[in-house]
Amino acid sequence: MTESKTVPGACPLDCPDGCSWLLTIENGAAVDMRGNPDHPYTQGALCVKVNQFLEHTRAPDRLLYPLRRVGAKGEGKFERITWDEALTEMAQRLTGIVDRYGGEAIWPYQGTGTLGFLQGLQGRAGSRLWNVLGASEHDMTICSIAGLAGLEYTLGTSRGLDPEGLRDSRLILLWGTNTLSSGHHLWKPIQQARRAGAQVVAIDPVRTRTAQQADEHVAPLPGTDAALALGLLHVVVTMGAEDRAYLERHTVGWEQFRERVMEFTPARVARLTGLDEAVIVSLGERLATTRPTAIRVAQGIQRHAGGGTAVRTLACIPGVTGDWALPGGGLHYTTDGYFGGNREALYRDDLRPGPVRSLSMTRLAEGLLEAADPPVKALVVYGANPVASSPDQNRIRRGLEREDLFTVVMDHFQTDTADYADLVLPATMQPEHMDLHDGYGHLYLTWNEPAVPPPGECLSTTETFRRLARHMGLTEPSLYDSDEELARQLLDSEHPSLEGITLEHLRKNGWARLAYPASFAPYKDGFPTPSGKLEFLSERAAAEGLDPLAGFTPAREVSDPELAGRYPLVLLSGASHFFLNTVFGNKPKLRRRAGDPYVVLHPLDAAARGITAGDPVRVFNARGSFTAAARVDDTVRPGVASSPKGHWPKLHDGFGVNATTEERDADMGGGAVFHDNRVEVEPIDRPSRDED
Ligand SMILES: Nc1nc2c(c(=O)[nH]1)N[C@H]1C(S)=C(S)[C@@H](COP(=O)(O)OP(=O)(O)OC[C@H]3O[C@@H](n4cnc5c(=O)[nH]c(N)nc54)[C@H](O)[C@@H]3O)O[C@H]1N2
Ligand SMILES: Nc1nc2c(c(=O)[nH]1)N[C@H]1C(S)=C(S)[C@@H](COP(=O)(O)OP(=O)(O)OC[C@H]3O[C@@H](n4cnc5c(=O)[nH]c(N)nc54)[C@H](O)[C@@H]3O)O[C@H]1N2
Ligand code: SF4
Ligand SMILES: [Mo]
Repeated sequence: MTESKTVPGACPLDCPDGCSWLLTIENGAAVDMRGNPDHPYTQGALCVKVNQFLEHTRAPDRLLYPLRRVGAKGEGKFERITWDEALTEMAQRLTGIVDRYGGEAIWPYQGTGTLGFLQGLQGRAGSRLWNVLGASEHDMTICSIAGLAGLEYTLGTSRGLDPEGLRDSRLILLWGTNTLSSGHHLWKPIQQARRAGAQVVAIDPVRTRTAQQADEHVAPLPGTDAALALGLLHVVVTMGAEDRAYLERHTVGWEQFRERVMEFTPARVARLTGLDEAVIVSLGERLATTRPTAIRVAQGIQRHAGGGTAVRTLACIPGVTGDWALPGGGLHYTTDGYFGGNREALYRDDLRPGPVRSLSMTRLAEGLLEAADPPVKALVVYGANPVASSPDQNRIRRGLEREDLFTVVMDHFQTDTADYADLVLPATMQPEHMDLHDGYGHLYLTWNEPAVPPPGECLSTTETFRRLARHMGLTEPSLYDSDEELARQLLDSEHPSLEGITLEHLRKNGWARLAYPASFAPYKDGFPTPSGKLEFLSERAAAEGLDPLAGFTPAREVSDPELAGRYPLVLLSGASHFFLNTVFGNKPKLRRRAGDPYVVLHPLDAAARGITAGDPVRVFNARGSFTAAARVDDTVRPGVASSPKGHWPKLHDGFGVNATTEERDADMGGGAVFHDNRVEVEPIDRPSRDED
């Protein structure tokens, strides 16, 4: 007789939608996975990527056993060893390094492979162990930090409007975000709003899937969004449409900010953004007269030198129009700050022997090649694939080639990064371990119950670190807490968002909405800034050496005319519809759908280079190059090229888009600047038929 049961789980991937899924288990094996129909945000649908997740768990190339390198670093030759051998070697090497160089010589390099509070990034899995050892702190700069920092100056927090509240909006600006690819569940509330008459405007240099489905597409030059924001506000103020009562009661620095706004006339903004003046005025007029207006801004916009400032300034718009006081009005960047769980209890930074240095995730090459005092001697990579995903791939490879560096990679697959490891450790996937997630695009907690035994000898991240601690002879009791104990510690919080939420309920139901009302305006009555008001003018920014006033900081490479002479095209490398960062970059079905790496060129730019559609081309700058097939169409502006992230270099020519991107910080938080990147593109000469 078949024994069948349904087990609730959570999508672990770095996606705002934080889906809840249901697994059907028959005779101990997972036979079906579908979106949880009861989850108010997932509503029964996953996505084109995760619809293939069960196949992913059973992929023939999945890592099942610990491996030790036998070839050269990067060559990819390994032999199977036992867990005991792997952990004994790891314990000995780490202990030796700590004794000789101090704990800071260890760099725990955690990525976004899973966001879980137990196994992944949100809980900084492994943090207790690293704290006991006094390891360097891993500064998670790769994704959203510049925007988070920008929001802090304006709002005192990164919390914005409830994404489900978009259904109440009447004008929706999808600003630097490709919703239909990078978090498509938001499309439901957007469509609800549209049915009630709302208009949707996509603001993106690329005519993405999302821009194609919007009512209007506005395509500014990359890195000029803050100027556009100020130009739109110029129109609002010129029309006298600013909300004076709101400005008076809930904002600081309006007089000075107003002066700045008045400097950004539509004519000037047209020059800065490359848009027609009429486009700016028309959108400004709709912003002035449509309440509530919602801005959905995501990460794409802040991967520029001025990215933090851009998000800081965008968050000022609803302060001028008064939208922050209205349900369905305001701005949404991330909802992560709404979950008031006890994160400190998981991290246990109090276990550190003293202050430790921090190393930036997006400066891996610098850390490996230049850090001194102490040098980085051990790199433990988990949930990350920096050779493909972090900037300046060629320098990263040089860093990873260091013979004196001890590298451990914990992953599901033999990635480009794993090829440089001394030890590769096989990790469990979501149906095989326990986890708890929030979402960064909604207000629900989602539970992930282990449903099937791990294949081969895969171990969860928590279990790997518990066993490593034992091999190292560490006695700190909290290193041995079970997964369930960790989940309870996280939920043990007085924060009002957790009122009425218990582990038992989560486990049974699979999800719970945080204790916020169904419809609310977060800033009707004030802001969590030092002044209690929205700060156009920020003393904290001034104290940190930044412009006290929200404004416009130009991109670096995008706006460098000398560099533009050599590298005339700005390369944007946003989300692929078929991969999630580099996850699924090795899945045959999704690779087929994604096609080989390509670069989109405007017909004028292609013609000027003698390139026609389908031609193999080399995309290059002084940092490196990769090859791709040319796509020629007008979904990009002249001067802009686009090539999605996520391909595995080793499955192509050994290089990816990040061979061209620079290891350089944005204006705030040390954020990455993937899109602030100039390149040139040239045809690759194919041997002519005569030469064959
Ligand atoms: N399918 C899929 N979904 C994903 C991901 C994925 O790889 N694939 N990645 C996940 C992750 S890690 C994240 S952080 C989120 C990111 O979510 P998004 O920020 O929505 O995604 P991106 O594609 O990085 O960037 C969005 C858009 O920003 C545009 N852009 C670039 N520069 C500028 C600019 O200066 N101004 C404006 N206005 N637009 C600009 C790009 O053309 C791109 O279309 O998505 C998550 N979801
Ligand atoms: N050019 C360009 N580069 C970008 C971006 C861009 O827009 N343009 N976006 C950036 C952004 S937003 C981000 S967030 C980063 C992402 O960069 P990374 O954080 O490095 O993410 P991935 O490259 O997807 O690598 C994640 C790895 O984790 C593994 N993994 C998944 N789950 C688990 C698990 O449970 N345990 C273990 N041990 N491993 C697991 C996966 O198999 C995969 O190899 O990329 C950045 N890189
Ligand atoms: S990747 Fe995003 S949309 Fe797809 S299942 Fe996961 S959370 Fe949902
Ligand atoms: Mo990200």
